[in-house]
Amino acid sequence: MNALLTFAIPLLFSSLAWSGYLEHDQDVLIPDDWTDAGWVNPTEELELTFALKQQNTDLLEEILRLVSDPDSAQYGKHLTLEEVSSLVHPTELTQKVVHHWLQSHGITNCLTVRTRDFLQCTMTAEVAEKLLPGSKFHRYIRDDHSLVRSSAPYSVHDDVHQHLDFVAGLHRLPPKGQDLRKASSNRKQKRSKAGLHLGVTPSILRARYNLTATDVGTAKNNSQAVAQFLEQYFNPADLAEFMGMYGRSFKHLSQVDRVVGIQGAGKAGIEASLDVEYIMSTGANISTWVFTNQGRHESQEPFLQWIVLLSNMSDLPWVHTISYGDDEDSLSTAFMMRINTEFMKAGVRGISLLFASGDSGAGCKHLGKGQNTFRPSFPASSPYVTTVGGTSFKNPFKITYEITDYISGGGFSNVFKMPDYQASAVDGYLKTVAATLPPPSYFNTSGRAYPDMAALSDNYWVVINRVPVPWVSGTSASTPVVGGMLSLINDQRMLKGRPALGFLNPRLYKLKGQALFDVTEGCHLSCLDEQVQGKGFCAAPSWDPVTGCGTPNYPALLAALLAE
Ligand SMILES: *[C@@H]1O[C@H](CO)[C@@H](O)[C@H](O)[C@H]1NC(C)=O
Ligand SMILES: *[C@@H]1O[C@H](CO)[C@@H](O)[C@H](O)[C@H]1NC(C)=O
Ligand SMILES: *[C@@H]1O[C@H](CO)[C@@H](O)[C@H](O)[C@H]1NC(C)=O
Ligand SMILES: *[C@@H]1O[C@H](CO)[C@@H](O)[C@H](O)[C@H]1NC(C)=O
Ligand SMILES: CC(=O)N[C@H]1CO[C@H](CO)[C@@H](O)[C@@H]1O
Repeated sequence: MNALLTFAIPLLFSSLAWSGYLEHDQDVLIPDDWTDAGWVNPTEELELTFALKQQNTDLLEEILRLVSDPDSAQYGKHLTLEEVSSLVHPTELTQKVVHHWLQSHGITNCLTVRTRDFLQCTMTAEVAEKLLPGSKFHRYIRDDHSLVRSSAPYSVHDDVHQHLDFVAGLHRLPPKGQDLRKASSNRKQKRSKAGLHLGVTPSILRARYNLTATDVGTAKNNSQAVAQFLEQYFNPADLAEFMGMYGRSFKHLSQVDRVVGIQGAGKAGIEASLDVEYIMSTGANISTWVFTNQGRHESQEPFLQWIVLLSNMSDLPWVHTISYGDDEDSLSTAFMMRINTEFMKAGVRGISLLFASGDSGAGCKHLGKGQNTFRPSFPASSPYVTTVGGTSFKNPFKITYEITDYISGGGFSNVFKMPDYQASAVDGYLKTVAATLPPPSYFNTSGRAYPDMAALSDNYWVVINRVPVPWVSGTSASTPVVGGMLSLINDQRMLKGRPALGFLNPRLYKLKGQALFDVTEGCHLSCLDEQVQGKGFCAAPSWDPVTGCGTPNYPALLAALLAE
């Protein structure tokens, strides 16, 4: 036995061994809007991220279930980052094998995280191509944005295969940001009459969701964050001007407390301004952080950079809102599964992650001649985040009840199975609307269904580059609006010495729609084909895959979520 062990190490990386793909179902095609500028210089420096296999992920899932279920004795007993680390960190063997593999290629320049399950290493393109057989690093250009990715799938040595979930920095390009203004320009209507408002502003939102002037944050160590990854920057002067114009009726902050990442010097982006301006309008007077495009290397995946950072910071805001998503079918299952575990790691720490449900309704994937199916998006489809859809006012210029915003993303995952917490709500929907559902070949009723909640997503005012801009729309507006309200609820919980809400869904679905405004009108968009004719799912009484459980009635939601 001993003799075998002594031989094991020298044999490990012999060039005769096979290598295999970690992400065999990853889409490696580069979208047409990126121009291939050719092979990068072999000496070009890349930074790749290695996701090491973790331990005890089943136990992690069980702990998350217990600390998030208000009926469990463990409710709210969140873990520290150190405790998460002791639970999930890779085995000594995994760490050794991966380090040895990297070292045998001369890669010694790696950073790790507190949970030891990610390594970020710099190396030249030449070394990376040897390390990861099959990879070919090219430079790609879109507008004034340049990045480095592999034009072909990568493999890893057989001996490390079982110790890694994926390697990042080779595929996955940033999805194109939605044009948040074009979405609404076709619904402009005559406006400006007495008694009518001219679009959504903080005071309109606060009136609709029943926030009074005293519903602002007061707890000392409460905080909230927005994370954005599309080469977008917010401008502090825009935020200050926005608050000066629209924040007169409630106590608020006009500055972000911390920017994590690199704030570009370029022009502000609508997306970035929108997120910050609105989380600070509902989550008023609460310390706000911005996570922005981290990393200097063109091989980095900005969304993943944020994920890695969560495992390296022990002190994080309690609520994060993220307007990022990609088609499930463009990502490898291994990647999505691992990111899902990362969401669990955040959830057990008491951190609430809110993702926008997307702006393409049910989405559409063409399978071939007139054959289509809906197209779920990730992370919206993760069972371990709270996904936020969008609504409009019934009368666009009055504070009336809400109806579906036709862009609101929603549907059923093809990757994640339906979590228990939502099974009865979704079952109720499928039964109620059985006669009018889209054809069964378009969606997968055994999958995680989303969104979980919604809020107004149409016709917002945003200040960008010092100018107030109307007609901004999208679920990237509704998500920070809900996030700010959850922060206010956390604030009240903290004042009573209670733990943060953490992963909300198990508790949210137990409310059975109580404390939420039910949205029952309207359908969202989908495939423009003969079978469905552009229509996806429709709102219905109680939960539906367009607006989730409904939109928040703040005082009622606070009352329902304050106990325990
Ligand atoms: C994680 O934080 C430590 C310091 O706390 C730092 O040394 C390390 O480089 C960080 N890791 C990454 C991946 O940035
Ligand atoms: C909240 O708003 C709704 C609709 O605008 C209203 O009917 C209700 O009375 C308000 N107050 C509370 C405490 O729910
Ligand atoms: C704003 O928050 C701070 C704590 O961060 C608190 O001391 C102050 O009282 C709050 N302002 C109002 C009007 O509640
Ligand atoms: C439907 O979803 C389940 C998981 O929820 C998955 O196992 C199955 O492969 C999916 N079916 C299709 C056709 O994608
Ligand atoms: C997340 C957050 O805002 N944490 C803060 C809590 O308070 C300590 C001490 O004042 C700060 O250092 C943290 O940043």
